[in-house]
Amino acid sequence: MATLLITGFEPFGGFAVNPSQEVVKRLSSNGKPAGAVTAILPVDAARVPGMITDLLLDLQPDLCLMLGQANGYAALSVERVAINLCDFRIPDNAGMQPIDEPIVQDGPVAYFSTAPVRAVVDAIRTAGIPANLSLSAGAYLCNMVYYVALHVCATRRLPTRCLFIHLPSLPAQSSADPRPGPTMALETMCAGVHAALDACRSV
Ligand code: PCA
Repeated sequence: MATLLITGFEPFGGFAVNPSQEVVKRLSSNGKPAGAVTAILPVDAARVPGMITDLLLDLQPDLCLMLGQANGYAALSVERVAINLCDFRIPDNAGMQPIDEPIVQDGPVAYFSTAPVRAVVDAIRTAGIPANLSLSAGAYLCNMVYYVALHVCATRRLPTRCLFIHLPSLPAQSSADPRPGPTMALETMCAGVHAALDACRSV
């Protein structure tokens, strides 16, 4: 039985790659933790809830680590809260753009992460990699998958701890940008994710 589920997202918002997909690919081909199952999710609000629900109910992992891109961030951002809100800044990859809509009708307003978020931030920093404790995962797909995962685990009483980490963009994603924002190398992000997993295992 899997003890660990790690998800990333496909590219969106005009980018050709998504660092979360690249990190998950790298972990799958090189140094995947024992018992880990990985999945790449579509940036599609109609499909993501069902996909993450099925993965969680099938695998019932100890930990569900979800990853996504946050362009413009300089550090790994460990998300503390998922909110019951879709307020999409841009359409998803299927062209949907819900505004001011709940993810789960009559669901709780928000969920806290069930993983040791502060220990995760400390562990990533101790590995020499910039990390922040971030209050909210936003109101787009990353928040949606986080909220649904926490909701499924709470309502179906799964043993799974859920954690979401936003990743900076990759250097290549900024290379053609006349005013490039902060980026982080893939190796550095992967090392940060390993540090986060170690912290979850030991706390
Ligand atoms: N980032 C988006 C959705 C997919 C991704 O990688 C977000 O921050 O919501």
